[in-house]
Parts: sequence; C-alpha cells; structure tokens
Amino acid sequence: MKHSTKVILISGFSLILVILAVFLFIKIRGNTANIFDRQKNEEIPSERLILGFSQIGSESAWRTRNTQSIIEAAEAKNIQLIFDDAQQKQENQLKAIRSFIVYQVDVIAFVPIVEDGWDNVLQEAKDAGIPVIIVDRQIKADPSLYAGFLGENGFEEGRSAAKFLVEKCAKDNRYRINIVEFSGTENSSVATGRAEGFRSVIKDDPRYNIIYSEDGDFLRSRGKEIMDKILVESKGQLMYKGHKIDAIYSHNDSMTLGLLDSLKQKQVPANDTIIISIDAEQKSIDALTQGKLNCVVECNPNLGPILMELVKQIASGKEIPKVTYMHESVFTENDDFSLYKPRGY
Ligand code: GYE
Repeated sequence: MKHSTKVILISGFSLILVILAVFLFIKIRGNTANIFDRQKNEEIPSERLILGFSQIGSESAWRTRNTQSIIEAAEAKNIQLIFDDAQQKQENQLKAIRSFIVYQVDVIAFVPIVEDGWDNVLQEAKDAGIPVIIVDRQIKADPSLYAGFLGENGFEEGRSAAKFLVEKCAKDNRYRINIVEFSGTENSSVATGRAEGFRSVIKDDPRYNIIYSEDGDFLRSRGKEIMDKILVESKGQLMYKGHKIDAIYSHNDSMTLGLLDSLKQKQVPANDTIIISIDAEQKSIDALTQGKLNCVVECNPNLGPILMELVKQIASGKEIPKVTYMHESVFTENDDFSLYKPRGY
C-alpha cells in the first residue's frame, strides 16, 4: 500500500510539472497577457480585450434580446467576444467557462441557468487570474469567487406583481383571491426571487391563496401545456380543483403568451381573471393594451452596454460594484397606452 501511495504521489508530482510546463508555454505564447500582470489603473485599449461569454440559450424573446444586446455592445466597444450558447444545459456552461480559462480570455461573464454548482469552476477561473462577472441571474457561491453581478432584481419584480394585484383587489370586496402561478426554471435565482417577492406581499392577508404553482421553464410551449391541463381537468372552466381561478401570476411573458394561446384555442373567456406577467416584450405589451393582461412588470434585457463598461473597468484593474441592478418599470391597465414606446423585442 505504501509503495502504491508513493507511486501516486510521484505521478501526481510529474503531472503537476507537465501542467506547469503547458501553462508556461501558453503564457509565453499567449498574445493577450493576463490582466493581472498589468499595472493597476493602466488603461487597456479595448481592442486588446477578450471576453468569454456563456449564454444559457434562446428560450424566450427576452433571452434573444439579451444576447443581441451583448453582441452589439461588444462590437460597439471593440471588445472581442467569444460567445457560447449552452442550449439550456449547465454542463455546457461549465465546459465553455473552462475553455475560456484555457484560452486565457481577459474576463469571463455568464448567465447561470441555475443558482448552484459554480464554486469549482469559479475557483479555477480565480486561480487562473481571470475575473468573472455574473450576468442576469444570480448564484449561490462564495462572493469572493466573482467580481460582481449585473442583472434584474427578481424579488422586487415579484413584489411589484403582487402590489398590483393587492391594489386592484382592494377596490372590490372579494373575500378570497385564488392564484395560479406559472413558475420559471426551478432553482434559477430569478424564479426563486419572483416567487418569494410575490409571496412577501400577500403573506399576511389570508384572502390571498396560491392554490397551484407549476414550473413552466420560461417556455411558451410549457405555458400552453399547463393551461391546457388545467382546462381539461376543469372541463373548460377557469377553475382548479373546484376553486375559481381569480388571478394568474406568470414569471415570464413566454409562458403568459402560451397560456393565452390555450385560452384562445379552447375559447375560454378570461375577462374577470387578473393576469400578471413579467418581462415586457412587445407581444405582452400588445396583449396588455388589448385587455388580455392586466399588468406587465418590466425585466430589462439590455445588459450589454453596462456589461462592457464593467469589463473595461475590471480589465484596467479597477473594482466593480458587487451588485448592479437594472432600472425596471411596471406597465398596467391604468396607463395611458399612447405614451408607450416600441419595446424592441
Ligand atoms: O424573465 C425570461 C428568460 O433570466 C430574467 O429568463 C431572465 C428570464 C426572463 O427566459 O424570459
């Protein structure tokens, strides 16, 4: 046993030597010196910056606009972008981030599809001296492992949705408000935040009850499937297990458009059902102005310009804020729709 342990140690030591040799070779050959080799506050012309970006996929119009914003902003700032689409798989994101490390990009940024499972790869990036910016969704990891977060405040978005519902219901004397929730991707920070924020507003009023919640994965197809199932079980009524559905809270517009598809296909009127959505893509705003929705909470996908500013700050050795939230507003049935501007996505 002792002998085998010695063998493992020797091979381990030679393995370390090989890795060091490869690393040194890459370092010498590498034409983009790692930013931590540079003097602090040295302004780095952005044409020399390389940003490795891992995007989760293209599950919604919001995501598509988010991607466009990042690509456009990198071009505008002359930052070389290595972009990877993870096709909704965390393992693809981990592979992409590791490839960015080997390539020795200057900065890594990524949208974490779920909150957990990032500590090891973030440690690897830190060990390689490559700073990481978390984009759009947040993670559960040691904050010292990444430079900062830029994105939405899901908790506040959920609170805004519930505040609209409470204000609307305060005007009528309904003794009970039954709510069905179309949830975003399970274990994503944005779905968790939107769920917790909504509940934080209604938790002390017994009239409000979330009678059913299902994960629709932020997908239009899943939003339709869930509503189809509800309508089949209730024989075409907007009811769940015998309870009237007074309100629907959907974590994103794609799922909302899917449930509207279902109501339209089955010719189920929803005039007295309060429907609240999040994102504010054009089709959802159009549904609001047509009276199909009552409230749409904005989630701003245009993160590109601010992200590139943060990349340049980091690349010059400056600190960036640990958290940067985007400005977001709320659109409701009470607005003057003539003041609305095109959403661009
Ligand atoms: O609401 C949804 C997208 O992470 C905030 O993900 C984003 C969410 C957004 O699929 O449309």
